Amino acid sequence: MAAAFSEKVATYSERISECLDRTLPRAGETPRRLHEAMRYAVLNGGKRVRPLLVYAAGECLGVDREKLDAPAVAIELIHAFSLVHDDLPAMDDDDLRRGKPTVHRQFDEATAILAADALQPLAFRVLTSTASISDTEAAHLVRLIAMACGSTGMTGGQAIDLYSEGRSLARVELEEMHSLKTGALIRAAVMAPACLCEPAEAQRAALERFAGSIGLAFQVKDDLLDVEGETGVIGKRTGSDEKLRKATWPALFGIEEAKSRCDELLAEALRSLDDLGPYAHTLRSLARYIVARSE
Ligand code: GRG
Repeated sequence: MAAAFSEKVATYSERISECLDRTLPRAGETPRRLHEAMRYAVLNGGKRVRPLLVYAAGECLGVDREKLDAPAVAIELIHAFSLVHDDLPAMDDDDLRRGKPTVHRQFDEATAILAADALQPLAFRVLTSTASISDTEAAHLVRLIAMACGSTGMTGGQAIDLYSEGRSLARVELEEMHSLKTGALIRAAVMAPACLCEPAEAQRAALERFAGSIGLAFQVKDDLLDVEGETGVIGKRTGSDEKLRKATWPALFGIEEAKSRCDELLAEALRSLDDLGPYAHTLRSLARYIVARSE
């Protein structure tokens, strides 16, 4: 990571951690076990890629950082919710996440379900109760994020993922599933700052193209790490996709094809930003990090 970029990541990561900590209910507040589980689900590490995308896309459009905190927090809360559900026995049945026991292992299944249930309304409450965001801006953000979560977004993608276990998908079907399961929330992160200003149509279109490519690249890389990564580094069990006979890029088309698709998607993402000038610098670095990461 270049020094300037890693400094920026450190600054934004610290900022989002403080905002998340402030937003979550205190651990000692009743019902204690539920609140502890919510805090554990959100504050137990994580790369914070989605909040970083919100801040970087915000830089690109010249939006004040203070206005970006609420969408960054809301999207990370929803992401944490999705991970808690994804790990449940009824879904991927994982016992390790971010190098620690998954929420249902650390607490219990009912508490994990309830903790996730409570993270979603908290996300929407943050969007609608932040002084620096107008009611109209909040309504745009709520719509953007709600669309990304629903049955034609992340939840729909997760359903297709589960129904595809043990099946062979065509490339176009696989990418459709990935663009919903993973890409939808990443798109919401990249496009959230556009709800807080009035970008030119060309800027909006460039960010949409960027989000589409980098969302897909993120999932291809995630699938590659499940095959080639190390549990101690990625913080999750490797080989779980193969065990569950998941439809993934490496499983369906091979590791080399998956790597070259990842490179192709990165090139597309970077090309999309060509006309956005120097303010897109952090977004470019973030895109490179997403495909180069080892965790
Ligand atoms: C939240 C409305 C709502 C529904 C949940 C369970 C579910 C529906 C969706 C699961 C979506 C899912 C788990 C997609 C995978 C996305 C992915 C690659 C997650 C890993 O993200 P990282 O690497 O994780 O950013 P960290 O731990 O760094 O935050």
